Amino acid sequence: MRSLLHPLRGGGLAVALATLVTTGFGLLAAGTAPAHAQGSTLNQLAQAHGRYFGSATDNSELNDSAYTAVLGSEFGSITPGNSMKWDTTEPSQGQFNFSGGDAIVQFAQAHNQQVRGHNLVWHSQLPSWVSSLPSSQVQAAMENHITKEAGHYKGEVYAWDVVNEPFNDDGTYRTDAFYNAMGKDYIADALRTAHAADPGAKLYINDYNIDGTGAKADAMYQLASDLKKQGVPLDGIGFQGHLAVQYSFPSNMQQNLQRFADLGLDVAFTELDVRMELPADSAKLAAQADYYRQVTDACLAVTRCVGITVWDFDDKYSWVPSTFSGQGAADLYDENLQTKPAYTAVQTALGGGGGTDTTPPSAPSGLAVSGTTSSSVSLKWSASTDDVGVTGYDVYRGSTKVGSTTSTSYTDSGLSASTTYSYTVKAKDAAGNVSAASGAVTATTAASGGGTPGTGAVKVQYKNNDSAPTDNQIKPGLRVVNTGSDPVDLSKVTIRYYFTGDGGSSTFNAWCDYAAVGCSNVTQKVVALSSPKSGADHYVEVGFTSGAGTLAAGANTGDIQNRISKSDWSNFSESDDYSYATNTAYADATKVTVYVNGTLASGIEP
Ligand code: G2I
Repeated sequence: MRSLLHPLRGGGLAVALATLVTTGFGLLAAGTAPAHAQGSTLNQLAQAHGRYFGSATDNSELNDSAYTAVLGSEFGSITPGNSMKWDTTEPSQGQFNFSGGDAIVQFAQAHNQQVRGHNLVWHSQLPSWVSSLPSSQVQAAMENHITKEAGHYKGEVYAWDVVNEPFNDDGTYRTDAFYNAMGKDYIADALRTAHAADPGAKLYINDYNIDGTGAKADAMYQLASDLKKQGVPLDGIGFQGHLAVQYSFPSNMQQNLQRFADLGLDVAFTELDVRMELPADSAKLAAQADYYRQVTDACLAVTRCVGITVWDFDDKYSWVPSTFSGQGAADLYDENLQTKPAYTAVQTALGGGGGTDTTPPSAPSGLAVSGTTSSSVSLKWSASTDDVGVTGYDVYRGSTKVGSTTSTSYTDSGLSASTTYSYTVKAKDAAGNVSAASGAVTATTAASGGGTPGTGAVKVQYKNNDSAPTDNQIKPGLRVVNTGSDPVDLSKVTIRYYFTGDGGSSTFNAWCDYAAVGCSNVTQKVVALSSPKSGADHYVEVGFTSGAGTLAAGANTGDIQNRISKSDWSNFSESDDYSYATNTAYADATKVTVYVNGTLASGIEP
């Protein structure tokens, strides 16, 4: 864990570049130059300019092998989206937990990537114990937090976002616990403390809406210039770069970066994404591609712009939809991990792409069904060949692309029981050439153990808020969506999430951690099934009081975070529970059922 290479730090840069150039010529000599240019990853292309190209990631995403295949190969730097934040690393005073961050560092080391540490001091995702401290104790708590966390990761992170988002949008200081206790001097103190803990890490202040000139960027400039004058160990400014096509592109981006660079600072885009109002269409995707290109061009035009990190590279795991309702599609890759026009725009801006490989891979052969359940079909096939190299496969159900993989097998899930589906698979290469379709196979899903799906005007969506399938709590996130054209009285709606008690006490507690409609308007009770089914001997029934009001057509209730435990706090083994799934973003869930007036509206009972 302590041997991370820092490919872009100090003398390492020259070595990294030399290696890249040599490799490039080696391939040129072999006569495959255009293909290699196209096959270069964004990080390789960025490295040829002395920059890195990185992405945020999150621990739960590391279980998705199609995702990690891209994360581990395309990017030279990763930033944990959540697991190095204060609420995770020191949830109660003096109790440190670095396991999530360690897993990210481990992934980076295994893939020869650097890590941007994010973050040490921030008003958000700050455990309440910090904001509840008497002011006189905040400085010591902050210094201890920084010392322990930066100390733990000493030598393993390339850079730290030491202070995150210190400013309001009008350029005034955010009055958080740190500012209230210490005034703006908390920033210098935090930087000095971090430097003492890890003298090798580049120390950043990071913020959003400072990408172009304006009051907030001016405030950051003033701060940076004061800190440099005072000799405070500040190495760089992070420009988050959370952009949106419905707003104009930040003004004077390149000049803005340059004025910070001229203070003797590194600059970097640390959280780039470009969201749009959904649905995406080709015009918005083209506008988005142009925003990404402009950011890339601005960074390349400023010598001290050391790299670009995107705030996750794919729409599958984007933070945007849950924060900006009705917006999304913000990333370089779509939800099926296919590159979008924005990817090509960045690739081109970095000098890649544009070669002449027009030969598609051979069609996959031997497509066969390797297994079925009542809700999934597993497929396998033989690898295709290509003059340059196959980069992956797209799987089609009928004419719909249902997923992509870099391996030669795929499981299509979320299917209906007792239903026949037809599949084909196509191979692709780095230049975007796609093969002819494989021969088709059909598969029929197994009969379900239980009832028939409901067809009412509400449905339920589910996400798993608990990354540990074996612990003493079950934490389903649930929300109800009105799919009909009339308002629905929520007091008539109930949801059932099915699970097994797995021994121990047979009495349960269930409660609401958070509900957008207010926990006081949500009820929970655990009910035993009179005849237990596979994966289900109980369900938690979530209902609403009249205070929850009505749900308008098309609306959803927002997040409802539920929690279930046994009264003896013994462990559950959730993986085989009927309703259990591993998705951490809301998705339709046929194995959670929803009722209106007690009549099944949607979902399949076990
Ligand atoms: O909001 C976007 C970014 C703005 N700049 C600072 C970044 O640290 C911030 O990242 C986001 C993460 O990408 C989200 O994943 O920060 C959010 C919180 O401020 C993160 O969202 C949180 C959700 O709010 C929680 O409900 C959830 O439990 O993610 C948590 C872990 O998935």
